[in-house]
Amino acid sequence: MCMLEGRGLKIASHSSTRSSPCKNGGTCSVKSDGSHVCKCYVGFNQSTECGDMDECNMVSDRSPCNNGTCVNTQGSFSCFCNAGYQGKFCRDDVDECLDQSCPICVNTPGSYSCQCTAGYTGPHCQMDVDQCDSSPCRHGSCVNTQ
Ligand SMILES: [Ca+2]
Ligand SMILES: [Ca+2]
Repeated sequence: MCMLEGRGLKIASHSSTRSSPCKNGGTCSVKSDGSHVCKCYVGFNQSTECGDMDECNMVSDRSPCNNGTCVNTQGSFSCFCNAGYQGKFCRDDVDECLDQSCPICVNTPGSYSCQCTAGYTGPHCQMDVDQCDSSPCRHGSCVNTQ
């Protein structure tokens, strides 16, 4: 509760609903010069008397969600990570090789790549290469094998 007098601002001293100028549960205290200051909970902004802080736009060219989309909420914010990233701030690479059935898996930042052994192809090397496609048997019939 903040009791302010002078400067044309008299808060709630004779009102039935005594209210603080500080929003969202912030506490108000009067400074020696008669002005007041709000002490806010984390996520709220002192300069707007404890209004919500827009964490997504605090630094214009850099989102707090490094590889994701930032959504501002009252008193906080949420990160929705792009595919391949995880963590509260979408900073951590997902190691896709931990659960890929791929012969030679190479984890990369935000992705991974699968390197196939000879004779196999496809995103997870599950497809047999048809060696007969190039007609290698000039005077005979070609039979593709696994
Ligand atoms: Ca916020
Ligand atoms: Ca990765």
